[in-house]
Amino acid sequence: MDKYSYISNAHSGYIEGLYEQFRSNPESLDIQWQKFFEGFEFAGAQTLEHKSPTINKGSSDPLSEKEFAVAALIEAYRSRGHFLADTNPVRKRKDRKPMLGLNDFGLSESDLDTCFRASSLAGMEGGSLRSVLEKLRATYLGKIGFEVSHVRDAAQQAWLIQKIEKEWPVFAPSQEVKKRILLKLNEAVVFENFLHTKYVGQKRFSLEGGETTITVLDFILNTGASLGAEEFVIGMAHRGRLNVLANTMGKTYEQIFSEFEGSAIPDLTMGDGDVKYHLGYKSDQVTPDGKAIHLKLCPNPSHLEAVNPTVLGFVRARMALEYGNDSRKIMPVLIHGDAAHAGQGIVYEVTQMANLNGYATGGTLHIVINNQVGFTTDFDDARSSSYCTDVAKIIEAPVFHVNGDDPEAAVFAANLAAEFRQTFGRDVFMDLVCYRRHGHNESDEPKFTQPSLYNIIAKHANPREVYKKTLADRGQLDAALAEKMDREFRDLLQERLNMVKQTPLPYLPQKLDEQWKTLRKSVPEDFNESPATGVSMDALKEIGSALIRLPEGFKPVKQIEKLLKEREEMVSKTGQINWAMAELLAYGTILREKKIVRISGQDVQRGTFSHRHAVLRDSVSNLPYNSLNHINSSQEEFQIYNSLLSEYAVLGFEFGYSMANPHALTIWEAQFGDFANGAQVMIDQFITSTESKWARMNGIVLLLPHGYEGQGPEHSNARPERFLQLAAEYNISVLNLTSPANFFHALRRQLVWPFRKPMVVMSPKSLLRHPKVISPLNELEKGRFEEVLSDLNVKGKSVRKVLLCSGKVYFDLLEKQQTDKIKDVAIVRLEQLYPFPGEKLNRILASYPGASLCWVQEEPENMGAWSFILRNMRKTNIDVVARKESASPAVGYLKVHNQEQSQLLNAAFSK
Ligand SMILES: Cc1ncc(C[n+]2csc(CCOP(=O)(O)OP(=O)(O)O)c2C)c(N)n1
Repeated sequence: MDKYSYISNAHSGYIEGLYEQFRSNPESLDIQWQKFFEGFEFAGAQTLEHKSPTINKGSSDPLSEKEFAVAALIEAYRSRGHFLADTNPVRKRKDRKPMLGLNDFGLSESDLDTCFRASSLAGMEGGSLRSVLEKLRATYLGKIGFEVSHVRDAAQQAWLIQKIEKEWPVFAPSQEVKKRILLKLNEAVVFENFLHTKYVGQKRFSLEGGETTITVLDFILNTGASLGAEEFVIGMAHRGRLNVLANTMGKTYEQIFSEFEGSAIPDLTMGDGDVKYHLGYKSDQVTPDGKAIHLKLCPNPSHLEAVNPTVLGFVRARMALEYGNDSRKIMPVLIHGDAAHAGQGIVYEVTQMANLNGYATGGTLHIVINNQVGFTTDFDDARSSSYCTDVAKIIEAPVFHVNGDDPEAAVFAANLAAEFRQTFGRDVFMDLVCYRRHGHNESDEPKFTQPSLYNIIAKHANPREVYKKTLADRGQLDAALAEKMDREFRDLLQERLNMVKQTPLPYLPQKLDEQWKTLRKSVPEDFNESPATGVSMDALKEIGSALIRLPEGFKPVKQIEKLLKEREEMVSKTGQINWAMAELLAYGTILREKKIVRISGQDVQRGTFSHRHAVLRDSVSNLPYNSLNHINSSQEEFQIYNSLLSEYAVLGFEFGYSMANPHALTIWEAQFGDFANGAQVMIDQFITSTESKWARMNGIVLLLPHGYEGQGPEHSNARPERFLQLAAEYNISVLNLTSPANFFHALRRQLVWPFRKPMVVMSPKSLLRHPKVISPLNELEKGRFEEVLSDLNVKGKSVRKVLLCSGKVYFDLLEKQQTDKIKDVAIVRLEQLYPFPGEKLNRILASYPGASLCWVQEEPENMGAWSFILRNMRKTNIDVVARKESASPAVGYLKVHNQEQSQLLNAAFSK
C-alpha cells in the first residue's frame, strides 16, 4: 500500500466530492471547508499542478496530497476530537475509534516539523504540524469535548469555532470567578454531606459526584441574565433536586429540613401532596452581576423527562404574556439524567418541537447530569448511541461534553451554552460527565452491579476537594478561605436545623402565580349548576360574518366556497347551527372577550374529519387565511397549530401553556381519541392529579373523537372508562356530548368558571355531519351548559322504560324510537358524566314514575361508562345494554359491527 493510502483511497474521493460541491454551491459546505477551498483556490495556482485539488494516486506532487491530509486531520479533530477528550472523571473512556492518529491521514512523525499551508487555510495559526497538533489537542482533547461539526448553519458554526479555538485555549477565570465557583461547590458539597449525616438512609437522590451542576446553573443564570434573560424556567427530575431547590432556587434550608423531619401532618384539604423531591418552587433572585431574575422550578412526577414539554409550554405562554414574545427574555432550562435522556421517547418528541412555529421557545438550554449509571444499569446497556445527548443532532444543536471534576471547564461550557442560546435562539446541550457517589438512592448498594467503578468512586475526592487541590497546586488558593467557607456554611445549616428541630415549619404549598390570583379553588356546590355562558346575538353575528369573509383576491377551493355558503345560511337563514359552527362561534366569542384561544394537535386547522376549516388555503398561492383572526381589531389572537405527530409531548406542552395562562382557552385535540393513550403519562401524572399533588389548577381541554362507527378496533374508542376511573374530588370534567349548543357552552364554561378544571370531551366524528346534530342559534344566546338532557318527545306516566345514555348512541336510539314510533320508552342523555350530575338526573328520572331504567352504551360492557354509572347509581335498580365484554374495543368487520349495533338497539327497546 502506498503511504498515502488513507487519504488517497478513503479521503480523496471525499475531499474531491466536497470540492465539487464547493464549486457548485459553496454555501452548502461547512464554513471551515469553505474557507479551506477558498484559500486553496487562491493559493493553489502557484503551487499546484492542477487548479482542481484532484488527488491522483502516484501524483507527481506529494506535497499537495499531504496538504489535503493535514486539512483532513484538522477537520477530524474538529469533528471527532470529542471522542478522545478527557471528560470522564472516574474511568477511562470507551474507545470510540476516533481515528485521529497521524497514520490515519497518511502522515508520519517525519512530517511533524513541516509547515503546511493547509493549517492556516483551515483557520489554524500557521507553524509546524507539531505546533498545530499541539493546539488541536489542547483545544479538542482537553476537559471539554466539543461536538459541533453537525451544526450546519454557517453563522452558528463560525461563532462556535471562533469561541472554541480562540477563547477556550486561553480561558483563565478571574479570581472573583474562581471564588464564586468554590462558593457554589462548597454549598453543593456541604449541603449533601450535611443531609447525609443528619438523615441517614433517607431518600434524597443526592447530587454527590455531580455537585458541579450547582456551579453550572449559577453561571448559566448569570450569563443568561447579562444577555437579557429575566426569567428562567427549570425542569428536572429527582437527582439533585433538593440541592437545586436550596442552592439555586433559594428555598430555605429550614423549609427543606422541615420536610425531612416530616413531623406534622399537613392540611390535606388542599390535596394529597407529593414527596419533597417532586415539588416546584419559584423565587426572585439577583445574579452576581446584579441582574434581577425570576426563577421557576416546575413540579414534576417520577416519570422521567415527562416534565419537559410542560416546561416549554409554560415558557411559550409566559413569553407571550410577559415578554411581548421576546424569547431572549425567558429561558427554559431542562436538566436530564443520562439514562433517561437516552431512553425516553418524550425527549425525541420534545426535541422535534424546538424550531416549530407552534412550539418554539427560542431554544432550550439542556444540561445532562451524566453520572454514567441509570438506577443500576451501566451506560453500555442503556444506549446504542455514542452519547446520551445524540438526539441533539436531529436539530443540529451543539453539544459540550464536560468533565464534571473540572468546574472551570464547566463554567466555560455553561457560559458558552447560555451565550449560544441568547445569540441564536436555538437549543444547546451540556453533557456534564460525573459520577454518582451512592446507589440510586442513599440506601441502595451500588457495588451489586458496578463493583469496580464503585471501588474507584469510594476513593475519589469530591469536586470541591478536587478544585481546591487544583487551585492550591497552582498557588491560587488561600487555604484559610476554603476552610472558612466550609465552616461557616456548615454552622449555618446546623443553626437552621436546630431551629427546625424546636419548631418544624408547616408544609405550605407555593403561592399562586400572579395570573391565577383572580381565581379560587372549586367547591362541590359549584357543580350543581353550570354558570350562564350565553353571548349576545350581535356578537354571534359579528363572528359569523368573519367566518364567511375572505380577503380580497383570495381564491378558495370549490368545496370551501360551498362550505362558506353553508356557514352563511346557518347564521342568517336557517338559524340552525352544526357542530363546527358552534365550535368556531365559541372560539370567536372568547377571542372577542380578548382572551387567547390556542389549539394544537394533528391536523387541527382543517380538522381530521374536515369539519373545522379554521384555516383556509388560497387555491393558487397556498397562503393561509385564519378567519377567526379577523373578527374585529380589539380581539385576541386565534392560535391554531397543526402539531407534529406526537401525543405525549403535544399534550404536555399544552398542559404547560394552560398552567401559565389560565385566561387562555387551551385545547389539545387527538386525531382519534384512542391515541390519547400515547399521552397517558400526561393524563395520569399531570392533568388529573396536579391539583391534588401540587395545589395547582389547570383548565386544559382534551377533544377526543369517540364513537362506534364500524372503523375497527382503533378509531372507535377514546376509552372514557379510563378518564372516569381517574375522576375524583372534582379533579376533571368528562363530557360526552350530543348537542352543538352544549359544546359551545361547555367550551365557554372553561373560562367563565371562577376556577379551572381540565375538561375531557368525547367528541364526534360522523355526528359532525349528522342532520340531527344541530342546535338553534338562539341557544347560544341564552342559557348554559346542560349536564343532562331529557326526552322532549316521550314524557309522562305511560313511559315503561327510560334509556339512559351518553354521546353518539343517542342518535341511533332516537332514530329507532322515531322510526318505530315508540312512545313508551324515553331517552335521557348524560352530557356530562363527571362530575356526576346525580341531582339533576334524579329530578328527571322522577318524572317517569314506574319506569324501569337501563343504561345503554355502544362500548363493550367492560368499557365505556357502565362501571362508573354502577358506582354512582348503586342505590338505583339499573340494567345495562352494551356490547359483550371484549378484549378489543371493537370488531374489525363492518358487517359484524352493524349486526351488533342493531342487536344493541333491539335489546334497548325490548320489553
Ligand atoms: C419513565 C420512568 N421509568 C422508570 C423510572 C424509574 N427510575 C427512576 S430513576 C431511574 C434511573 C435514571 O437514570 P438517569 O436518567 O441516568 O438519572 P440518575 O438517577 O442516574 O441521575 C429509573 C429507571 C422512572 N422514574 N421513570
